[in-house]
Amino acid sequence: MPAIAIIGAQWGDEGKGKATDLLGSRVDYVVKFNGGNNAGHTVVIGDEKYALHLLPSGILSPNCTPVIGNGVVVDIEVLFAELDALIARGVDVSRLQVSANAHVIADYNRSLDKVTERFLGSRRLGTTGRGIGPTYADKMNRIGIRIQDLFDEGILRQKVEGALELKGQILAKIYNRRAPDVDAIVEELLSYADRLRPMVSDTGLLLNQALDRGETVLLEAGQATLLDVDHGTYPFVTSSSATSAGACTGSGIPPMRLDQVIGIVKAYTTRVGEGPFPTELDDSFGEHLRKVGAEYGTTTGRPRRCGWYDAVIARYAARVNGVTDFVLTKLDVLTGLEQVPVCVAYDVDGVRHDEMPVNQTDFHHAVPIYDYLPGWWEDISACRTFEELPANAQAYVKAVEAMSGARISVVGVGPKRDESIVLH
Ligand code: 2SA
Ligand code: GDP
Ligand code: MG
Repeated sequence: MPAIAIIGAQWGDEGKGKATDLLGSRVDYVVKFNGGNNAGHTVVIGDEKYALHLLPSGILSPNCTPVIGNGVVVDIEVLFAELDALIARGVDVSRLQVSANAHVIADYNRSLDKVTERFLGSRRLGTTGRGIGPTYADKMNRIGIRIQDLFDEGILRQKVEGALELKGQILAKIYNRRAPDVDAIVEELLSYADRLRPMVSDTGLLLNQALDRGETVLLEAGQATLLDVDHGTYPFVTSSSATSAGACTGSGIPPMRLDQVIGIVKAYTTRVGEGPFPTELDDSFGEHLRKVGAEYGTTTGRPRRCGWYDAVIARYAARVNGVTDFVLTKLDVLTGLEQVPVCVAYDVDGVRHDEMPVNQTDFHHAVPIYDYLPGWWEDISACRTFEELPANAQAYVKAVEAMSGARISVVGVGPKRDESIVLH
């Protein structure tokens, strides 16, 4: 039985929950490997709708063992509440396995997340306020609390005291309660720039191009795509590795040990929270996509920002994750438009970019270059084969496939499990 990764190819909410649920009956384990209850996966089975935040979507498949892996950050109160809500609806949750090494979201980190956002004001990231960032920061800083610590009161007390003391006092101790000298720090960092400049390049692209040419790249151990802490639109990202292989996030090379990497991509684009979004629509088309696509956060209820399909980021997701197959979701939402724009490249200050610009400022300035594809009016939610789709919807799928770097194997035509067209 192969290992399969399901990853989001845009800024989240592509329909990963539905895709996982679709495969659920054919797999034995479903593992959540990153993030926490910032996630929101909606799964519709018959007339029942489930919104999952911390639990893997596989919890809804009777023969499958759901696992919360070591890479997850767990809010235990939320875990219990989510389990209780499912039990009340008759779901058997008894098979759930939780890693002893998963980290725990402590109350102080929930508070820190919210206070940090308030403190940042206009520079805020628009986090979900669930304590995700501060908990991962503690993990990397080696002052995190793990699930296993809950079973030893002495250790737990020691760790909580240690974490709080370190967080509160270390800077004050280093600087003897004087504020660090910002000018001196900036000056020192700037003095490295000239020597560094020629060494700096888009190494992810470089390494992947080397592999494309059949060359060998050695990954030497020593430590989603647009929200991934390494490969996303940093700093407007989450704090975990959301791409196909955590082991490979440090290099941008996709994890070849996986047999299949399924990229979930919406037929248009959405984003919640702050950060750059080249194809964003601030007009009636954006409103239309939000309304027809019901684009509101599954966890926070925030309205999602909406825009046209962006083939540049789809190609980037295909490259970073080693996507073998795309699931193109929500094609039905595009029904009823005269024409459907698709972003094929960016114009950045007069220069055409066919690949994601590695420089953050360039991405902030990126202006989409669009192809305009003819629309369709027929209701497609009852279509179950590609041939049943209207000719222009077929052409849209084919055009998007040709631009996006991997084949499209499934097309979503509605939120329900069976509202899907399987192509491969
Ligand atoms: P955080 O809370 O530290 O992970 O926030 C950092 C950024 O990551 C974004 N983020 C998300 N984007 C899309 N969907 C997410 N899950 C929920 C959903 C979100 C919701 O399914 O709708 O309900 O609002 C999710 N989780 C984190 C977040 O918006 C920040 O930009
Ligand atoms: P996830 O975070 O990637 O699991 O996605 P979310 O559950 O947050 O958001 C996706 C939304 O789209 C959910 O409400 C799904 O029920 C819905 N959905 C998934 N696939 C389709 C589709 O093909 N068509 C329509 N109309 N809705 C879909
Ligand atoms: Mg979601």
